[in-house]
Amino acid sequence: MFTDKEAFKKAFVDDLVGKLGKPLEEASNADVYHILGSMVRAQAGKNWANTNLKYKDGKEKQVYYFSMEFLIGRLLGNNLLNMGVLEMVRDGLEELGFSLQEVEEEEADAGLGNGGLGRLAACFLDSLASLQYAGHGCGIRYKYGLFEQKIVDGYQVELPDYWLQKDNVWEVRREDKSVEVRFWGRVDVDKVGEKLVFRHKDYETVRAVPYDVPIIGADRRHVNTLRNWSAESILQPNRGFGPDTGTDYHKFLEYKRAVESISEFLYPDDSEYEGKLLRLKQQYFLCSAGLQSILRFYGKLGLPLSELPNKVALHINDTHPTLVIPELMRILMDDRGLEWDEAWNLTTRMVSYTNHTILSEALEKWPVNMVRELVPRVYLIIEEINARFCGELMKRYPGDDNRIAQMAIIYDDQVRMAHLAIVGSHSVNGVAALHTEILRKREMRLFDEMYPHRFNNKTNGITHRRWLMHANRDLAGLITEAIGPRWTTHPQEMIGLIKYCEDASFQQKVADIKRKNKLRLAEYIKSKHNVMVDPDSIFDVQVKRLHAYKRQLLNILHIMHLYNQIKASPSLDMVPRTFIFGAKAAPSYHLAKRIIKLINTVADIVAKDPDVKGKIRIFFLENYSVSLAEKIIPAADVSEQISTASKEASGTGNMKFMMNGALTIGTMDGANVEMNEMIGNDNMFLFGLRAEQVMDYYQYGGYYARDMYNSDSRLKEVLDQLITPGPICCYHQDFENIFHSLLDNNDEFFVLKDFPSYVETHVEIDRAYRNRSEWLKKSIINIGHSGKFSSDNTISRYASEIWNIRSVPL
Ligand code: DL6
Repeated sequence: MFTDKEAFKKAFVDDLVGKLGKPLEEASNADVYHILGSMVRAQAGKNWANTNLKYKDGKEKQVYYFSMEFLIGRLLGNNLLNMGVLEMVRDGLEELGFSLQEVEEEEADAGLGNGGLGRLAACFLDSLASLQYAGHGCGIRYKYGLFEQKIVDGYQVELPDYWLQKDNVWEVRREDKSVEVRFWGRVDVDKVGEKLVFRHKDYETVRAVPYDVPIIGADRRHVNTLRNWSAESILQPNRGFGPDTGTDYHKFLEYKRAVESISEFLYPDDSEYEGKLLRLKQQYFLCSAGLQSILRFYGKLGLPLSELPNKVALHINDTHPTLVIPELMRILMDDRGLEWDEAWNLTTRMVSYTNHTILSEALEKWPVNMVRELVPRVYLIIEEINARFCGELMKRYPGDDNRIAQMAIIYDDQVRMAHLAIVGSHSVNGVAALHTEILRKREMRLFDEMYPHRFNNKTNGITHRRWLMHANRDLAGLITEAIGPRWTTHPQEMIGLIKYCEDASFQQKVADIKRKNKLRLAEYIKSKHNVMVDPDSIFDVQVKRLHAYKRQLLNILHIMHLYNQIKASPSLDMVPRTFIFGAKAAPSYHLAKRIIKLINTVADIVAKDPDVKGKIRIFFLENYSVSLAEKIIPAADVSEQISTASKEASGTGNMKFMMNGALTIGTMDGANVEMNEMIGNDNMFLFGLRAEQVMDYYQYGGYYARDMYNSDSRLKEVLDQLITPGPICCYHQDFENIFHSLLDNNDEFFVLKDFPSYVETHVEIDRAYRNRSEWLKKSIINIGHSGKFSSDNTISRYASEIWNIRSVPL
């Protein structure tokens, strides 16, 4: 049906009329989306089946990427692109009177992720399939996603994200592949001969039902699987509404409610005990269901368990799925009868772990009691892993109790998941060179000493298919026009663009494309804010999760300063700026939510003030998502990557902006450092403290935020505006907690310290932008080098250096 345009049109119309029972003329965009999506899914289905058969028949080694998040965004456009039929379908639909772009808007973004970690997982799935690797995702099918963000009176309001409300054309419910996951209960230990036998009793059973989503590779033939698990109740004898307790349906409903909540929300609020418990439940649910299905499939291969590490690689994306380690041990020992040493050997050879953060609050720890009660058998295994590990430490470092305390897996009544992940895997990677260096030399130094070959770096990447070929079709076309199409499969060859960086006509084409993208974004902003943005202003963008270390606060304080400057001298000579923000704050993160309110307050004041008209505008675009990012990033001139040095593990937004020709203002943090190595200081705008300096301040002190406040009148002015009655701080609305975080809490993220150099660097940007040819040259240099950040490169390295998998041609 996708062989040529006429065949497609005929199949499409037949399908639409047949399925919907209405003529084409009456079809809505939603109808077209539904029919087209189903056709794509059906077409992919054949290749999906073939791919699975090929993997199975060839007994290929397969990697399973366990992640709490897969921020896959919309799939229609990307699938059409990877199937090589995007243009044909676009033309065909147009001839039938529909715009593919409008049809794509009908698709809800999948509510399966939150931020960089989840988007990385999605890019990796795309690269795995596109590079013909047998690699699949294992996740949770959250019914209500993270949340839908509304901005009401400047405040973030969270609503459930009903992304599944309309039928999801991409997923297939695989009832027959359901498994059971067991919680609570107790463990009885019996001795059978010499062997201890552990029996989990009186547990509560949850049914895990997989929903599979095809992941279509760029050769269209390889179709891997993202398997998302949904939690469902089971009628069971010992849990009400069954033979033992009669028809106590209240109890049953209580149980059903509790079960279903496991797969309802991503990252439930964990500020209270119940929320924490729910998160732990989700983690075990994912790990247990995923492993059971992987091992069931392995069982069909007819191979001995000893072959497992040659056929299966298990990757844990951050610590959330760390329970894969003890759960695999449990299955191998209790269900498959292996001894501890054998099971441990297999487990550690199969599991690898990526660390995505050094932020201490993000390094997960679970209260021992919670783990012991919720998953009693798994807890016993963790205890045993810890005992053996500490035993090893004692042998190796006799008397060094301090070291053991620092490294133990269970300590202070907490299970430290990162320690369990390191001890139970064969590879631990950081996500950018600097991050890995910090892990090895500082945060996990003792582990690196103990396991020197375990730590390695794999700098993150992004799929150039979605972030350039799909999101910025015109730029992709221009690149092909200049250097031919090979870059689409060999993204590093984008480097060939560098020779055009001074070519005036090429520069003009790049400029025209950027302007077109800016106009497209301006239209979007108009549809939401009823204001037409000046496309000739500098589009200065910061879009990412809202977190103090990412320093949206620094950005808005600078804007406040700029506003003060214009008020003081209305004729200030500056290139007009449009500042664009997009960010979700965790629901219980009060400071972050206050920063959103501050941005919106300043945006309002600026919008209403005639003195700054035509100079600055600020827009906070609500509900930042993958599909919104696809509109924003190709339109950006300036990319704000301004985290406190050492805190952003890598960043991936930085790479997306670079690939789309924006210039970065950034600190030497995460992958910005590698970007800087490639393009040099001339082609990005660096500012602020270096990671070493930041870490030295943390270690030795010597930074006094109040000194900055007292000595820099610009800072004093903006900070005072936060708390003194005036347009920003007025009735019902003060920003005292922001003020206190900066001054009373001594500015943990060095916002004030970096403020002067940030302001100067923005002046430099203003100056640089005026020289159009120089700016465009820098932009082209950025684009040319960005191919190195394609996730295809990253995944090739994971495949050969961590997972030991090969590509499987079909
Ligand atoms: O590795 C993907 C992504 C990095 O690019 C970001 O720098 C990093 O912050 C993010 N980490 C997380 C983990 N939790 N926290 N914070 O999302 O991973």
